[in-house]
Amino acid sequence: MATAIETAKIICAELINSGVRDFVLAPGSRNAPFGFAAFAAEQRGEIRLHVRIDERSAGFTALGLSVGTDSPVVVITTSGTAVANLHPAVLEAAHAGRPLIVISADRPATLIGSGANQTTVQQGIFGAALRGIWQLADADDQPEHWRSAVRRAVVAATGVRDRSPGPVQLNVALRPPLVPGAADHDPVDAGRFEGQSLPPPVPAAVDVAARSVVVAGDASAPTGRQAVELAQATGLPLLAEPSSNARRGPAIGTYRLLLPGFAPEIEQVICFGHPTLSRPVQQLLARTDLELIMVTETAQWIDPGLAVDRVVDAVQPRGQGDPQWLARWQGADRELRRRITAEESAAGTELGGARTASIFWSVLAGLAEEQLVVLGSSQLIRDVDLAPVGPHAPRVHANRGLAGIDGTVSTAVGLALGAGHAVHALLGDLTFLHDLNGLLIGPEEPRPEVRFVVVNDDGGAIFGTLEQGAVEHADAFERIFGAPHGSGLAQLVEGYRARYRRVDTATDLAAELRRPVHGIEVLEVVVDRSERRAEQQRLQDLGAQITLSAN
Ligand SMILES: Cc1ncc(C[n+]2csc(CCOP(=O)(O)OP(=O)(O)O)c2C)c(N)n1
Repeated sequence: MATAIETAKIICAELINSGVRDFVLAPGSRNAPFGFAAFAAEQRGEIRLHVRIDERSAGFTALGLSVGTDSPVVVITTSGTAVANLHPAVLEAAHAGRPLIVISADRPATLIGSGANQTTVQQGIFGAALRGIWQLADADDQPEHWRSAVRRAVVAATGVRDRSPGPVQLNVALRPPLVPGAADHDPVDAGRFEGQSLPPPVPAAVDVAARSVVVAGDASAPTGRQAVELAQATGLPLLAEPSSNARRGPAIGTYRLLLPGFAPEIEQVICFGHPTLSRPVQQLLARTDLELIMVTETAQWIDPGLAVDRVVDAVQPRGQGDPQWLARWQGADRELRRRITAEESAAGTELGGARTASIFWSVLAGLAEEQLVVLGSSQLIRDVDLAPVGPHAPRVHANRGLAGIDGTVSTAVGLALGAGHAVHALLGDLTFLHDLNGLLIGPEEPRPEVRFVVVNDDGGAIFGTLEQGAVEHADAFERIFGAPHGSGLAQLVEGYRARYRRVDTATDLAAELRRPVHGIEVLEVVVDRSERRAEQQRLQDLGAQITLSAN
């Protein structure tokens, strides 16, 4: 009968055979056989092993690694609550289509429900989020079964045969002994397996309407490039969110403020990626009086307004947009930008949240080498959504699958480790504090280069801009939405052995961003959020005024 150690070795060997190169492990006893197998594989130079104490952080680190390497990544936990701590990352992976492979060590099936220590029902723990689950047990003594399950799991996670990538779970019941011993044998090499991919996507002919727009929501760099190329080829206005990887070149930087004014004239929307950031775009995607075309290579498509008319893999455009239409957007954008820049200049070197976001984006976009950026959820990504557009942009990742404020620090760390490049992350104080354990990285672990720019307004700025920020809710606002915490970031960050610096002026921030990143750095920018609602209203009014005169 196979031992737990042999079982784990076979499963790990097959994962490596299937091309998995990064393993994230959270220590435990039941998953010890996987720890030994991964450690040995790392010693042989076959994989990179990343050990994390906090499973929630381990899950998001794995997610970031999979984005950075564009490959499936394994995360291994022990049994019990450890597994449940992966749920946020599993959900994000499910909604963003990331190949996350969970190995959850389990007790033998006969012990489920017996009250045995650290034993619960792990099958089904992630509900509908998984692309597949395989229940394995060393007691089955079927190496072919385990190998076949791993192959299927990798194919399901990567979506190569159904264009539906996402998380999978191998729940593996193991019996003691859980440490290597004389009875263990090395697994026999099983040879290679290939789950042949589907053919590449085929572009569909699309007749371009005169007053059409290209919308780009959260998307990969190749998808972002397609959106930019389509806008360039057709002369259409490009409305691109920061994590679309299309917010550059022809993109209309202030589109969000101009859209309400121009929207009634729009006849067609060609949409890439997953737009989530603004209400004007959400309203556009819910209109039934225009043609709404979704472009996606994946099996699922985005249709939050339940109004999509056509889903295509890629676009072969026929015809051009009306040059006057584009010129009006561009003229309004120039005018609005001029007004915003004038307001910023009047503020001197003083930093607010929106200004920090704008400098962050512009400086990183302007550096000679393409920069890697993570944007946290909440207000700052929306501020970047108004930042100036230049010929180049950073490559951006944001966890927009479910737009959680959890796991952002770990995702940035994973992305930097995966890409082998420095990452700059822009995030709010609550988002940063929520995942401080992303900084909990032992001295023997591969260490990334990440610079976190934390905009600390002592609470959540975004709520001030939403309905709950209205004056009639003012008495409850700070307590139940703003949620100030008064934490000292310097002490917290230094406690995790990361480098801390406070930045107070626009000039200082720009200078810091231009310096090469060394290890893990945190730049804290302390700002006030009390004027956020008024600022937003002023910008919306400006946008409305300008589009009115452009009509
Ligand atoms: C896991 C999770 N919990 C709660 C929320 C709801 N939420 C959205 S934004 C936000 C506040 C974020 O504050 P901060 O990170 O400081 O950013 P700011 O709004 O100040 O820019 C919260 C709690 C969420 N998106 N995800």
